[in-house]
Amino acid sequence: MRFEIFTLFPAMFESVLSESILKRARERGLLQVNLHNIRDYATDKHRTTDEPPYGGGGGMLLKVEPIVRAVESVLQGERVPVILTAPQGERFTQRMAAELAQQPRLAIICGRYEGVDERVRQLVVTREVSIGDYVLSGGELAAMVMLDAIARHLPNVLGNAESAPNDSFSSGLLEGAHYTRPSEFRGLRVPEVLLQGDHGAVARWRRESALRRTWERRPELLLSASLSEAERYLLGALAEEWAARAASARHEAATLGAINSLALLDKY
Ligand code: 6GU
Repeated sequence: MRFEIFTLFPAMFESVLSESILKRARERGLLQVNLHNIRDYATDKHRTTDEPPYGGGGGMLLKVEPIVRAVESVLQGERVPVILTAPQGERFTQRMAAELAQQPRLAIICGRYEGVDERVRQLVVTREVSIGDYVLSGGELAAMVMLDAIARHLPNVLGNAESAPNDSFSSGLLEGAHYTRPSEFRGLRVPEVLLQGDHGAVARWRRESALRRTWERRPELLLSASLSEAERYLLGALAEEWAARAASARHEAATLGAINSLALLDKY
């Protein structure tokens, strides 16, 4: 897969592209990332890439001409999805990463937080994407996040052991607990079942650990996860455990309240 990245800060990408999985994918020719400096497409003698907004107000906006020139000159009329990174965009998800990995070529324009001239959207952008509800100073980190998440879905980028379908979210659940050596550390023991080599039992334990963690941290994910009868039963048990705990917390609070008011009555 080929990425065309349009940015004012191409150097920001270097370390991310030169380590670990992305490095290996590029070396093996599975992934190609072309960085284009938007400044190289500015036409005035100062090579201006941003200006204050018409109508006043603070901040600077990315200018339309350098970006449109850059995109048109690189894509040469080929129909390629062009993503603009922006906090106003559609939320990036694991599903979107898997979908975008089907494309042979993808362009990403790195916006900046103050904004981009609206005509960039009208002329070249096909999709606006945000990686979450917080503000980054520029779209470069967002583009790197997307690049990494998308590359993990490309054929042969991950080894067998790391394969994407096991990741959190691909199964619809969060990943559960994992352990490696030693089997005991500061009195904390690895669960016995993981040491015993019963693969069926290990698989059940892992699925239960994932279910438990998802229930505790992101219960809304369970609404769309596909679960077996046994798993629904387990979730029922977890729910009862929680309800019992909540009831006992309420009981405790009520008792404390009663004791306090008795104490108050006593006092006056
Ligand atoms: Cl894509 N860009 C910026 N500037 N901030 C963000 C973002 C993108 N996604 C979340 N915050």
